[in-house]
Amino acid sequence: MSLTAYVKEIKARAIFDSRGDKTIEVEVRVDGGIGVASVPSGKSRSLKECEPYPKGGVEEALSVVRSVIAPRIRGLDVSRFGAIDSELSEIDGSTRFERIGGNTALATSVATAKAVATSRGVPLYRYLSEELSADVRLPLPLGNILGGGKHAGSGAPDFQEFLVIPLNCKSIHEALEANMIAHKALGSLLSLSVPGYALGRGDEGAYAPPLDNVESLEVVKAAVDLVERERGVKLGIGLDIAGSNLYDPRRRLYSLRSQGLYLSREDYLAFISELADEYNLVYIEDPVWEEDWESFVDLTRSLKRTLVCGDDLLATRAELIGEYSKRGAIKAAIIKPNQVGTLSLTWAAVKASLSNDIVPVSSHRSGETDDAFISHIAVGTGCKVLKAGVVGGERVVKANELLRIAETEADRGSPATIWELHL
Ligand code: 2PG
Ligand code: MG
Repeated sequence: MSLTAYVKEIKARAIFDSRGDKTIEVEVRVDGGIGVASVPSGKSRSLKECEPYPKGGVEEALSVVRSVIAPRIRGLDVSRFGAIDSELSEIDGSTRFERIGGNTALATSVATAKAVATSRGVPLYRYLSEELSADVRLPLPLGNILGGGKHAGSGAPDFQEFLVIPLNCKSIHEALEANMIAHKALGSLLSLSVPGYALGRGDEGAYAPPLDNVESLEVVKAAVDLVERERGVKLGIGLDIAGSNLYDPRRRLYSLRSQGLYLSREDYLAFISELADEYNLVYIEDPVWEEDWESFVDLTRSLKRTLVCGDDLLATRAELIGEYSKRGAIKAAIIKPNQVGTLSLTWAAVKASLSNDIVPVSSHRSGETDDAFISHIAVGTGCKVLKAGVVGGERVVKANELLRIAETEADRGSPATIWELHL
């Protein structure tokens, strides 16, 4: 095992993501190791997140890697966590990677970390946990089983994601299986109860039926009850409302088109609170639009048993996580590495969450690749929850990676426990 790791070569290529869009994959070679990483793309994006690519898109990002990044990092010792990231920030010079693109930076950052990990003979999560002195534990899988909003066509519910999370599983296998079974059970219930619906799905593999928000919650609850009865597993229900997509700032109304409702802030908050009570929601992400942090505070105060989670509100920025947790606006924070552009900035966001008693949720994007680095980030940095979809190849790779990690830890004689949520 070598303690130094000098960059020998860096390559970039365009590959396709789960929506069939081009994305960037970067390959980094160091002495004794190689790492390959590809990055996802979001459709419901925060105003505060990085621009994914330079103006010329993925093609320009490839030439940035070849002509700007490669000459600067060839020969650099990248063994220390973060060494590559400070170099990338310096090359770019802006706070949101406007010049080289957040996805260009992230693919380089993750590929480098993977290369260093292989040069040390350890998987990525171990490299991260060793460098960051973080405990190795397994996250609770938060899975999207029904969806609408920007991830589906018209006719689907307004809320973007209806999620399930197993709360009392002893093994990661059991937990992941509970989500898979809930997805299947939901499919059976929908085919019985929604005439003419051919079980079409949205971008993340969740069913996208022609139902409104309340009807969707009803059928999700029925699926959850079924799994609980048959398997003895306790499954919580959650939502990612993606509130920014529902709010019309001109009219100051929330539009719930599937229900024909156009609600003022007060009426909308009352509606969300009723749903949280009625369906025992354990998790609500982005209940309101991203500039309305006061409503986040109101909901966090009133919904004592619900994790109110910020995604667009925070954009994985450590300083915003610190600020909004101090204001009492959140109990959980979405951690999406490509919102900030490097592993170091991702770690800063996780650290800010943990030090403020906020649950960090390592998260996929709606357009994903077959790379499972978010599973390694979850295990290696201490994210208590992994939000990664349930079915579909690009989602299942994240689940399967957790199974491999669990086995690796067990084989080392130190079986990893699963995080618990204290609601
Ligand atoms: C979200 C994500 C992932 P997108 O809003 O949390 O589910 O969607 O990647 O489109 O931003
Ligand atoms: Mg979200």
